Amino acid sequence: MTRKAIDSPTLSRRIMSAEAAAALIAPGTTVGMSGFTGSGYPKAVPMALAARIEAAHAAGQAFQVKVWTGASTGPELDGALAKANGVEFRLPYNSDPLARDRINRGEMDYFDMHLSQVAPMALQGFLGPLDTALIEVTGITADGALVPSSSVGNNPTWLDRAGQVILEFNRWQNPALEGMHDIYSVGLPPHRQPIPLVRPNDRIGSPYLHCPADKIVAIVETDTPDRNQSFRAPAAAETAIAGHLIEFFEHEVARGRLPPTLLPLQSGVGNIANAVLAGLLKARFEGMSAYTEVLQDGMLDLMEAGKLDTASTTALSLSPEAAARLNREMHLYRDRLVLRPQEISNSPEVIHRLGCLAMNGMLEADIYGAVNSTHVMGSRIQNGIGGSGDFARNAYISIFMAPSTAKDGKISTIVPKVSHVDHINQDVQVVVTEQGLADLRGLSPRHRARVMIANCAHPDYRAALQDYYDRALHNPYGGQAPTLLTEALSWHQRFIETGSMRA
Ligand code: 0RQ
Repeated sequence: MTRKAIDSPTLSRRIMSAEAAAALIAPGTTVGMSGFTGSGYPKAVPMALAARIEAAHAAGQAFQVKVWTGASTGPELDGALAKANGVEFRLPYNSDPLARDRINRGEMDYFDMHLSQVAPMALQGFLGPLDTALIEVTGITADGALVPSSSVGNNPTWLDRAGQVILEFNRWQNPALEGMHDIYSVGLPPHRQPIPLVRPNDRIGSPYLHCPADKIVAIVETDTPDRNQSFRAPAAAETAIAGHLIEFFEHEVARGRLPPTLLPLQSGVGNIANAVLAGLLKARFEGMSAYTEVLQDGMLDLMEAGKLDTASTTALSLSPEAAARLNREMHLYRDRLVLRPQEISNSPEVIHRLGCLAMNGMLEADIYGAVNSTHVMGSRIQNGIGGSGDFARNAYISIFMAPSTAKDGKISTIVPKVSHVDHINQDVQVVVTEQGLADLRGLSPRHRARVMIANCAHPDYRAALQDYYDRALHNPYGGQAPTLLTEALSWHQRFIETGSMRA
């Protein structure tokens, strides 16, 4: 089922080619684009803009723009613009490999930030002016209201703040998305009110985005799928992580610390998160809900199986197969799925009120429980903190997960000290690897270290960690969290020098 036309006669007169629309974006300006974890991002205008930038560079002219989005996008946006060296500044989250390389070579400035804070900071004016909003929509109603696409992200704020608006009307997006969004704005202090959301699927706003017609300078028609990759089948380590986590949840239910339906689930990006959801499919929990920022395949499977009743998200981040399934069977999910702006999906206030169970991936954790989610060997950005900090700080239980080794065992993900800190030890309550689970709640740093080494470290690295910790305990300086300063990061340095953390 595809929408046949733009229902607003005024706006249908602004239809033009992607090239003509891209010509409206001037060098040096800031463009706020839609898109969150590979969904709902504009697909034609960024490619036309990249071609224009490449032509300018070939003619010896400088041409770059600043790009703001909801989170990661797709190859037609971040990939194309990075290939053209067309981005001087990027926020708030990226997972595109070409853009990542440019960032890590110092060729693109990147501001990696908490996803809940993007819209408020833009609205407050802290991020500078926004010249253009470039937003994918599913439709435009007769009175000019915009039907959002497969993600909401920061679109309400971009539409509000931008001087001019370019829309991509994507016929591939399912018209049945109309009515599934809940657009609500928090506003600015001192006028902010409590967000009146007490259950994950409460509706508190409007299903439409709104924008004055005279700001819309171009509409470009597309018919292009969101381009998310398929998830691979869970690896043995990931299945083991899911097993430990489910056992932990069962234990918490048995102790009366979690209801049998659990509490609203938040699940991060990536294969591990998806594998945990696949594990929940086999667990005995029923009547679950999700309050999350990305809805991956595993959550759709849980909904289809009748185990997950409702889900609130800001993005449908599905594999092509799952996206096709959702598009075919939208009637099954329409009333159980709500798509919200990311300042609501990631709102600390709401996450705290609902008591989310936050489950996020990590690169590494240290023996005291601090977590690095973003910087490989302390230097190179992988993706960004994304929403993990919003959830970790405010969750009912904050869980981080990773296999105990990476890169064929050459890296231990449990280290003496993390090479970069995203989540301080107070925000990390549970760490899970395929080796086991460390419940760090209520434990002193010394107690945490013993549990982390015993439960989470890989056997190949356990003795070395224990040896480091034992010697740190006899460090004459003593301490609440004993550390050997010159040795704490030596594992990372060894990897950089020899290609392995092994001694
Ligand atoms: O490298 O891609 O070269 O194979 O990191 O690791 O094991 O595939 O795990 O896909 O679950 O991602 C933390 C990156 C994990 C993700 C991170 C290498 C590893 C591999 C990816 P390759 P895996 P995942 C909601 C929440 C922050 C944002 C967030 C992430 C690659 O979970 O981006 O949580 N989190 N948002 O080999 C060096 C280590 C490593 C390592 C793994 N210790 N050192 N490399 N790798 N551990 C969503 C949003 O906010 C949008």
